[in-house]
Amino acid sequence: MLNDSLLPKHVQLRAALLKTIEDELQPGAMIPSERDLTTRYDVSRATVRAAISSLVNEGRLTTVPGRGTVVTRPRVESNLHLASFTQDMRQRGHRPSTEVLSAAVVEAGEATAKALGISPGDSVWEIERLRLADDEPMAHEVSWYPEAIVPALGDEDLSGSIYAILEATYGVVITDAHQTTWAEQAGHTYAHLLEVGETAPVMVFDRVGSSHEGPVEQTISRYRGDRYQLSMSLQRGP
Ligand code: 16G
Repeated sequence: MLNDSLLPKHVQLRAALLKTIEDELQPGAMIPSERDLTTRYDVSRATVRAAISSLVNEGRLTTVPGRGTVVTRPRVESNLHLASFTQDMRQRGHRPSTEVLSAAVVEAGEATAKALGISPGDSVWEIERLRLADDEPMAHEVSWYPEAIVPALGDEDLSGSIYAILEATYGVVITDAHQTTWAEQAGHTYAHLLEVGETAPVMVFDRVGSSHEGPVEQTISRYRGDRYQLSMSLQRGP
């Protein structure tokens, strides 16, 4: 029941719902129906709708057509957007495949060592792959992984998901990443690999992916600008 008579009913109900969301409901869980809420709090449907729509506007609830109103997944789960190429392509409805161009243990250069928190000259697996979607080149990637973390990475079948190998063979889960993006022209080498013109735009991503224990990978990916797009949800900054 709502009892703070100074506040409008829908504001009180909003607070009560928020408490339920925070204390009892998991992200993705459905909130009680409008009818349940009118009975439970002895308020009108209009009050229930006003309270729900204010929580929807604040991003705490999401209306899922045909299902109802569910608790929004918190934004920290932008983890959801930290995907492997394999997952990303599948989610977009494409069939991923990979050509492994090279895999060798090399000495980490300055930049890679810094990114991975190791010393220049330490051994890293350097893996170069062409990633395809529906059999057409989508991205070129070169990745470095400390040999100390993934000693026999090169013995694995690298034509699938390396993230899956990290998890299954090494128990390493990439939980977060820092990524820098810029645009470039393909240039001679990547034009050839990506099957585009030399002046075609490519989107470059320099990702350092970390597990709970620290950095695990640096990957520089070059995605075809004509085939790849990224969308992101942004919140107004301070
Ligand atoms: C994505 C990542 C790349 C990662 C790869 C793993 C971007 C910009 N880059 O391409 O950093 O190494 O996925 O994919 O998203 P995999 O698990 O399919 O091998």
